[in-house]
Amino acid sequence: MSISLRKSFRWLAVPLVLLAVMLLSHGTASAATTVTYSNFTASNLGDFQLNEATASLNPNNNNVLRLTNNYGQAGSAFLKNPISLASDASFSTAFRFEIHGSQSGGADGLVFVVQTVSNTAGGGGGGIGYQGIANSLGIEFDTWNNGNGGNPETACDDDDNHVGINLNGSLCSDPRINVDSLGQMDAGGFWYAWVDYDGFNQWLEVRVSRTDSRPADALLSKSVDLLAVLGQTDAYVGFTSGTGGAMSVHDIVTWEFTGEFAPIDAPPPLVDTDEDGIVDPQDNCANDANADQTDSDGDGIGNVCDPTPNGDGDRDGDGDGDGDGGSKRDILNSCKQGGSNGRDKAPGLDKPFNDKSKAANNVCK
Ligand SMILES: [Ca+2]
Ligand SMILES: [Ca+2]
Ligand SMILES: [Ca+2]
Ligand SMILES: [Ca+2]
Repeated sequence: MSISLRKSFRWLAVPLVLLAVMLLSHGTASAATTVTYSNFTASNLGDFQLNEATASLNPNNNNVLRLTNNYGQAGSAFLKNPISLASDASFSTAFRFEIHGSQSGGADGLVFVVQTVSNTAGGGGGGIGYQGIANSLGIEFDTWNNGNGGNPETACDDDDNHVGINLNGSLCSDPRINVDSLGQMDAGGFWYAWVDYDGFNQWLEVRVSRTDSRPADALLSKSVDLLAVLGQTDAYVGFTSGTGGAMSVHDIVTWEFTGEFAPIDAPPPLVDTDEDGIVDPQDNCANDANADQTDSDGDGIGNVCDPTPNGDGDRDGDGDGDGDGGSKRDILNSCKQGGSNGRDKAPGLDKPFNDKSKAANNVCK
């Protein structure tokens, strides 16, 4: 987990220590925990409990936190370690998300959630992975109108492009607001959100923008006693999503959260891990430099990191002209490439070579 003073405030470190000493003399100060994610990789995803559909989606080649990507899913990701909110449950967070690849109208959205257990994903579809999570606050970014059918639980989910404040796993947002003036949330492109809870004044504010500049004015606000909702100050924080008969790919791109009321200017910036000039969420192989982004089979995964660059189910997964791993010809060819046991060393590995015999495992010796 990356925990640090936000870079822009490092120069404040010495004054802050002095301030902390002063405050401690009054018995009130404690260091807030801050988590910062500029991307999501195999190494830092270990910080998260990945639930249901989300568990099988990460890591992916874009270094994002992919919550859902197909029809009929519920998924969630929560930090494994609880974060101690301020004694009045104050917190601040900022994140960047993208909802793209929509089919059949796009659905159902994603929810930022503060709750008291880490291993829960709520109902799928219109439940957005949030429905039924007790003792929770959810800020929903809802892309499907579930208001039809007379179900009182969804009667107030009557808009296919709204942001809402939800409590205790209810889909009934109060308040909620349409965001058509900013665009369609499930049409792709980055969206930015800020959520700040001032526990002293029991006041919650939500900001949303299409740029990383924190808006002066809140989009939604609500008077709420979060400490009473949670029943404790140790909270699990993360995101949920759901899809149904319509779907989108729901990605959290960057995220910062701090366990005190300390409004954040902008979500963490994008990074270019492999330094090929293309930032991670837009790079079809974020960890392998490929400025040309060549993707022969058009599956969104660049050739340099695609295990089957010529299409799933092909008989020559690595395109080396000798068939899939395990054939005699492939083994010999792989040995020439420097493989130790018949597996290709070149990018784009063949299927694993399964022969367990001693001879087979030492074919190159
Ligand atoms: Ca909905
Ligand atoms: Ca890159
Ligand atoms: Ca790349
Ligand atoms: Ca590909």
